[in-house]
Amino acid sequence: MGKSTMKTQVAIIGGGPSGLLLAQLLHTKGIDSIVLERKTKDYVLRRIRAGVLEQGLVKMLEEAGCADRLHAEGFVHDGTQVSYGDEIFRIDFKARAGASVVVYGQTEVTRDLYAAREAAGGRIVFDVEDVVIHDADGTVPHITYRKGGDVCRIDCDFVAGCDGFHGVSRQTIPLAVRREYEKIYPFGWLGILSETPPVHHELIYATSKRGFALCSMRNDHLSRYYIQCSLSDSPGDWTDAAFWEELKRRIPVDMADSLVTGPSIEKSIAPLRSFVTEPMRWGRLFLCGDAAHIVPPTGAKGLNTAASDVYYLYQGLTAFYRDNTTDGIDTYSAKALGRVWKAERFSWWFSSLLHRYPDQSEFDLKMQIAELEFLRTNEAAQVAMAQNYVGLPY
Ligand code: FAS
Ligand code: PHB
Repeated sequence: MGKSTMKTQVAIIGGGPSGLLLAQLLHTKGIDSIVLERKTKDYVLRRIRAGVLEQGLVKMLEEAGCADRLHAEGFVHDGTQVSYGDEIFRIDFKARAGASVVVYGQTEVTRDLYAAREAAGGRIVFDVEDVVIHDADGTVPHITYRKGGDVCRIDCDFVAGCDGFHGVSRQTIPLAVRREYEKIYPFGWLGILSETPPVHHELIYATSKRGFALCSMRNDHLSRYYIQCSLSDSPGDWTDAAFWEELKRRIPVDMADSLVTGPSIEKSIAPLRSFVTEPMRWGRLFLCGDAAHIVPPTGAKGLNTAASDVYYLYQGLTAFYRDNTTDGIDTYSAKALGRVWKAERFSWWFSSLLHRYPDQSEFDLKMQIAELEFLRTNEAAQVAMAQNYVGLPY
């Protein structure tokens, strides 16, 4: 059994968008990092996840030097559609919030980040096992992990836990230090990808007596659709025909009539949960992204809130190495959590508005319709929704 030791300034656990974006931004400031990823690159790139980017994330990808394809292939959306039954209305992001979003899949963001790291000679170790963070609460942390038959060690100044909800980083913070907040939703999202033209050039967030549906896309000939489904469902329970039939029953009839269906090239179910762990820092360990918080995907805030975490940590670490100040890293957790909780609120509000809950009373249904009517007719309500959707300031 061999042993190897590497040294870096920032050890990053997790080669998803959080870890890769942080590594690339640190690189632009001459700060060295090593990324440890449990899976292979192909496995990471096979995940189908977020589809909507806030301007803040676009700006960071520009600063990281990997936004060219995003600007060439991404779709700028100035608004979204919201429908209930056959009623449909538009939230005008430009008019209500003076901003837009970009539709460009998380898979492509991750692909661009991998390309940028490789071009910069960034160190990424794939297929790692048994990652353990040592002495995070001291001043000289280190990481051990297994790769093949070898036990390896990384000596570092800081550890960024970007290893998602099921990672090791959050668990490294002692339970006595951690406070966790969670809400499990009594339904999931069944999502499919189909090589068909999108039913509308903007997203449609739809609700109906039968439940929620979302019509999204990746480009002009690749559509992404979701329907709310039971937690006891599995993808195999749904034929493509059954999916399309149910989706048609949840969107306005003229949209259902013009919907182009086709075979699913990906089909999966995501459970919905709201989750936050506090604090997001313990000594020299900083949590970023899904390692620290989860939102139901309704508000498209998962990836975009990981981005603001990365921004605050990048600023803090840069100030530490450039100006020898700890103010940025000392305020990281409070700053990141300030924006995290606003994203949690918006995602919870938008999910509560659009989904059918098993135990809903007639009054609850009336409240949902009244809230939708208020959103459809009230400018202030639309401003609030638009400002949250395009992304609150960092
Ligand atoms: P990620 O989970 O993306 O990346 C963490 C990485 O760490 C993974 O590659 C993992 O393999 C690795 N890792 C884990 N443990 C490790 C260990 N011990 N050692 C080394 N590496 C380890 N957000 C939206 O905005 N819209 C959506 O539609 C949407 N859909 C989603 C569907 C699913 C099924 C899931 C799980 C999430 C979805 N999200 C969505 C949220 C998602 O986009 C996340 O917010 C985003 O992936 C966060 O990125 P990371 O923080 O990098 O975490
Ligand atoms: C997607 O395109 O996958 C998508 C878009 C918006 C959401 C969730 C998912 O709110």
